[in-house]
Amino acid sequence: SLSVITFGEAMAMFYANEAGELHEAASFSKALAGAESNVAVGLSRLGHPTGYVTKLGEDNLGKFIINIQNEEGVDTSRVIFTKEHATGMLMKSNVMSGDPKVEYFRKNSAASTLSVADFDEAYFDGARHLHVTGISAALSPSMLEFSHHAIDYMKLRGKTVSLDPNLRPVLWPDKETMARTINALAVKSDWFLPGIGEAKILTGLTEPEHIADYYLDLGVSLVVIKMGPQGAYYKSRQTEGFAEGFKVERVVDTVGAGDGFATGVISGLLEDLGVHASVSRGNAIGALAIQSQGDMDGLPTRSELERFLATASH
Ligand code: KDG
Repeated sequence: SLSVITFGEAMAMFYANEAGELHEAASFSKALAGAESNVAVGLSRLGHPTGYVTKLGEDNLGKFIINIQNEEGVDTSRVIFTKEHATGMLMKSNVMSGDPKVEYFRKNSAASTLSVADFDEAYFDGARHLHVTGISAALSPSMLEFSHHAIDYMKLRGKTVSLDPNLRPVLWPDKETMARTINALAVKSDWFLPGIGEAKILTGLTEPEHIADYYLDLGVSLVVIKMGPQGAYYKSRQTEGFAEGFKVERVVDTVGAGDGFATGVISGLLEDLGVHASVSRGNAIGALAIQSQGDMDGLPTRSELERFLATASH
């Protein structure tokens, strides 16, 4: 049986090989992207049997994606292929500092057509935990419905659910719709993992403690707020604290840090590491993720994680 199930849109990512404007880039490397797919790969590398659900086009990008996920040991047995829609993709610029620019080619993609009719109850019954991100909710009404359905299904069966808002304003009609829709999902989660900037947009509040209380009062059991290189603040009904971030030699690409963070927190909590150590593991994997170009290149195996923790400093 599975430890974790996640679902979403996996894409082929073409990232520029040299720094500069995206339209001027002459050559690109191809990699697997997609927030939930990154988390699935991260958990699988740590030894947690993880299932990933999506729809892919019957095309070469779809083949590329499923081959990598299979090589990574992710369970793709419920991935659906369709002839009607293409696999989504994105392009990413190369930057000397700051966040890279991303351009999506994913409208009406195969993944955006995933719907409740595709929901496999027995498959979800077989997992302990569900991880969801707010990207899925932005892709289509059917994906939003699938997100609610999957969360409700798991909660009814006493399983845990984590939610990373992963705000992508370009995928939403406006900020209000984005905040309202994501909050409706967030309040159903057990472990809510926003960045501080995201949390401010979602709540209008600025203090991490007030933000955490807002969600705790609405039924979330643990709120972990990512504060970038500083680390992360956490609060539940039992505990509260701050896990310091780790020193990073050179930031290569910030995209994927949040997925590394989620991988660390989820795996730690499922292993009963305790909240502080789990959040600290999230910081560690986030730090590893930003030291390479691809989203998943930095995601560690268990021995790589142990090696990092043995030598890393705050
Ligand atoms: O979290 C990393 C993702 O942003 C990247 O892999 C692409 O899933 C993606 C998205 O929709 O932005």
